[in-house]
Amino acid sequence: MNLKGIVYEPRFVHLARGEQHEAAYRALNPQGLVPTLVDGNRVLTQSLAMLEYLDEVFPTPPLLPPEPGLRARARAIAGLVACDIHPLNNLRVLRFLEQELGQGPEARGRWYRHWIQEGFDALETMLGETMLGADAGAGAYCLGQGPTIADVCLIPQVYNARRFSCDLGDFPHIQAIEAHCLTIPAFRQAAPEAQADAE
Ligand SMILES: N[C@@H](CCC(=O)N[C@@H](CS)C(=O)NCC(=O)O)C(=O)O
Repeated sequence: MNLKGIVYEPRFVHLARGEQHEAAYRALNPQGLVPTLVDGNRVLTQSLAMLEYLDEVFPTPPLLPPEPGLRARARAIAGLVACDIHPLNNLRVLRFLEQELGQGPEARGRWYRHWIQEGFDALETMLGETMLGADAGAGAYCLGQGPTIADVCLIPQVYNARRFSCDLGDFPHIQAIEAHCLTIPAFRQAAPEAQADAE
């Protein structure tokens, strides 16, 4: 929404305090997960669905490239992060590991870093291929000359990887994209530190 200059009112849901499980929030999002997007009488869940919705309703600037192959690639990278890395390392999964399966902080950290390493290994290879192409954008973004849904999904995942002390040394393309995106105010304004009532 920052990238598109959409005016919105953020409402924060404190996950560590369990606010996502409160009845009022579950009335909007029965999964008890963030984010939820409310646009008039439309209540949207699932980040990828929201990204596509926002791109259709607010087409400028686009977050999907015009060429079908590149669109599919942007969706593939977004899916790699949002469907194949993120769900394994979500708060409720980490809590289940600890509270139900009796794993300690060391095993939890190992679990987290394993899935980051595996996902980022594949992504780094893909980004290397992309960056050889004419649409590569010199490595500033996952593909093309501007930010896409791929970058919008990747940057928060890199943030979390750093939070969990993942070694990113094997991922120069990912680090370069992160460094470039963080020069853009829209990305910086979406960082957890920029949230008004963050602690
Ligand atoms: N597939 C969902 C995942 C949503 C999700 O897992 N969100 C996390 C925060 S990034 C969450 O709400 N976690 C709360 C919990 O695990 O209790 C989406 O893309 O919206």
